Amino acid sequence: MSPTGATDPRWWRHAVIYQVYVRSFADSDGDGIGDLPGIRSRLGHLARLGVDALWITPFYPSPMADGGYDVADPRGVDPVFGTLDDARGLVADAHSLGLRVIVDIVPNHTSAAHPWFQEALTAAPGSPERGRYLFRPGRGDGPPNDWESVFGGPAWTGVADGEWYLHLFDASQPDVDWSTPEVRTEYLAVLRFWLDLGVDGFRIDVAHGLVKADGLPDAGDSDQHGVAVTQRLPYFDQEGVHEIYRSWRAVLDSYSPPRVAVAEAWTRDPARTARYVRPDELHQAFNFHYLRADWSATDLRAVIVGTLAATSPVGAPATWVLSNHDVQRHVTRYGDGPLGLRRARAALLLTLALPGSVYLYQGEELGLPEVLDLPESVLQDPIWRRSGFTERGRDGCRVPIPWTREGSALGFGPSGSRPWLPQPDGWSELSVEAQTGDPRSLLELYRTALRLRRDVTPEADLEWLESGPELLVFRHGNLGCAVNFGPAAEVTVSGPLLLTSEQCEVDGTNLLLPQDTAAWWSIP
Ligand code: TEU
Repeated sequence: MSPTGATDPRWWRHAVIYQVYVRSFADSDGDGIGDLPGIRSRLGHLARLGVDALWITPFYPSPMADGGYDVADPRGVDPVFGTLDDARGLVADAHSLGLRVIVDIVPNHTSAAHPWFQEALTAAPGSPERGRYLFRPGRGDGPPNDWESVFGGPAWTGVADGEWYLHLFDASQPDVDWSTPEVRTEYLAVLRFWLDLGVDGFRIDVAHGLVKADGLPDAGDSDQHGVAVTQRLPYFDQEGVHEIYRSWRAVLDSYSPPRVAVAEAWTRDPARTARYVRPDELHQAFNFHYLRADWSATDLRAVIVGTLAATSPVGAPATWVLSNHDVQRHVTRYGDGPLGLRRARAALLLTLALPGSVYLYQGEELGLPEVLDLPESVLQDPIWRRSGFTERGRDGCRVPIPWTREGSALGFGPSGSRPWLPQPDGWSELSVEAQTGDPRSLLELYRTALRLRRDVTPEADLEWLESGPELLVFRHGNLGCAVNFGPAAEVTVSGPLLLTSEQCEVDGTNLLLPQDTAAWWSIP
């Protein structure tokens, strides 16, 4: 059950939400690819872990050019993942365990295999069929402007009659034109389709991308994605997106209990992100500023302060995230090996102590590292091909989960099956089975911390108690938290110690906190 009970309409304000990357979570039929029945079979893990909800990445019919983020039919289930009945059964099973279900919606683009795009390809320039996408005449022999694809190369591809179409991602993911009324109506209907099926909310893919600047002006930079998070680009974070989310909010609010949405919006600072969660817009936005911060007390403190300052005036809860299916896993970002793991343990206690809502990415509870040495022959991320085979892309954080010590797929799939990406040697000791019951394991730390977090006063403000260049000490309601980034330091704890990420010495109210260690205590 959620910390405040399954009927609390404000559950999302302090929920812990677990991201399931469907292809890599659990494979029920042995084809090497995770699926919806696989997720159903492993819901017990999520209930035992103690999360409130799961967000499932796209499982819709798709040619899988971008792992399902190329949607050919937003109202169906790809046969590789199961059926609509499996989706209904999954929602029902999750609900019976007290878990809510959030699904992905991909409104910035469709797959090239979507019937709309197929119609557009054979239709004439200027036709209504072309008007659902961004087709334009070229400039000279080249594309209409200088925009670059996030995955590398130009954001435009030419078609036989000389027009070009925009795709901010892969050429098989044409961008939809949100100034066309039919597009707006269609996506509102897609929202209703899944809400009527019983989902509790949506994660909105590329929420900052839907509206492009009038006239599609040049970006004027030749490394647009090196600068995308610091500078405004004419295709990201445009004012017009907010009106779309106001109309979506009205639909979400029309359900009882109201449903929720979280924006995947990459913006240049927390204040820009906060604009997506104004009272009549979305409920949450991922805090990528937190994810991007280095393992440093000053950097993390600055992001925490900046996030809370930006979200509280709009009345939205902050969110905190360390990993997802697009970024290098944080054990590896924080130094890899034993150092990365030690920091990930401390980072967990820091993250779960902050006010607001937390997103976890499958496998982080096992301490999975990024797999940096996948053979080139297995790489599937379109970034690999579009970068001219210079950037390996995101497959290293998408390697299937090890559930058991034994078996050809370590329990990810049935015995004898081979996962779509190979699991490295040594992952059997990271499996759920191997870590369960071991009090020193990261998995047990997650379980304990998530259980203790249920007793933390929700909606309390964060109050800094001590801080230094290498130390964060704060109070959140009845929880005290200290994280030490530097050499062993003494911290005063004003109540009984609840949990530490490593063994610590305590003498009365004096806690000696080693480097890269975090502690929780309860404040009466
Ligand atoms: O990602 C949007 C996005 O811009 C980045 O996360 C991007 O994928 C990354 O920086 C590339 O290095 C979303 C999805 O999360 C991602 O998996 C999809 O590939 C992308 O949209 C297109 O749908």
